[in-house]
Amino acid sequence: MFNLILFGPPGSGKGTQSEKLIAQYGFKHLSTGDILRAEITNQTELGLKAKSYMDAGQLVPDEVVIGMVDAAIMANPGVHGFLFDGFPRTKAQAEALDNLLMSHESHIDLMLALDVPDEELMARMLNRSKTSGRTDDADPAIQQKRINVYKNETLAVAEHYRHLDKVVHINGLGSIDDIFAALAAEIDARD
Ligand code: B4P
Repeated sequence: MFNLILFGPPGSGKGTQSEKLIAQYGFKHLSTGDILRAEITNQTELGLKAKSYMDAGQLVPDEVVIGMVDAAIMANPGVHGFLFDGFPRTKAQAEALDNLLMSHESHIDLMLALDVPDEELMARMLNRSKTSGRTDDADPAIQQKRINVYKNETLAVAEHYRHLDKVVHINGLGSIDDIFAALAAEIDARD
């Protein structure tokens, strides 16, 4: 089993690169953003709770997200490996993930961290808002809030895995194919 975290600020290309990594390596994709948006579309109780946080550019509470990931791991025994996309986003989520994987006699093998400057993130989110219909993409004040949350709460996750010697930084600027090639080279060196 090879478990990968694709890490980066909002709009850095995690979802975009995840699709290509899954096609190439057959990972089981686990995107907390996608799961939360599906809950909103289906108007579940969880979705209704999550929507107010997401629209405001805030993180959904840890216990909600950790419960979702726990259920997704339990529902997929015997997979070749998970690709965690947009999770963990806090130190508490990282510790919970390590414990969940340990209970399945597994662990995180690698974190690939996409580095993209703030101005480019803002431009990409604004551009995505034209087609995504995502309310959290269109407003520059919400975009800035999301970037601030990333710096204040999520960067600690990279620090957590850096101490475990699991983190490789990848330049997230450039063509989608070139960035994918850089990500794939790191996986190929380990898988
Ligand atoms: P996510 O769904 O994780 O999304 P994201 O960070 O906004 O985007 P991503 O990095 O996947 O960017 P994409 O590939 O689409 O989170 C949304 C919200 O959900 C969070 O704010 C939070 O409220 C909540 N949430 C999710 N997980 C949570 C957790 N664990 N805990 C608590 N709350 C959680 O790329 C962006 C755009 O750039 C696209 O339009 C794409 O086409 C473009 N693009 C990609 N690569 C490019 C490139 N190389 N050059 C130019 N453009 C590029």
